[in-house]
Amino acid sequence: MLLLVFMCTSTATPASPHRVEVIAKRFAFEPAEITLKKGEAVDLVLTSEDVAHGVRIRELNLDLHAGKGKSAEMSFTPSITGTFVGHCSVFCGSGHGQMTLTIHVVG
Ligand SMILES: [Cu+2]
Repeated sequence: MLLLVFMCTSTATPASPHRVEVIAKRFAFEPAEITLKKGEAVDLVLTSEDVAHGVRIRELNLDLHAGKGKSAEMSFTPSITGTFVGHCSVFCGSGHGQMTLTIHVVG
């Protein structure tokens, strides 16, 4: 009789990505500033509490669009450090131009 025992030695299991939740509503993101770590994967969740909103930061390959009352989620890993300002990418009314999300990426 042959008995095989598989040892579960999960030494290098990566931690599940850090989840960062941002609420979007007229005319602000909440929080308006977040800090991420370079090279560390995050799941960014954008939830709209009213109309459709979005955020796009080209330098970080970040592009999220949350429909009216919905959430959108994407995982990304910041590969550069710095401070990046994303503007709401969906026109949402008179205060749209002031609606920004600042992301600090630290090394
Ligand atoms: Cu907007």
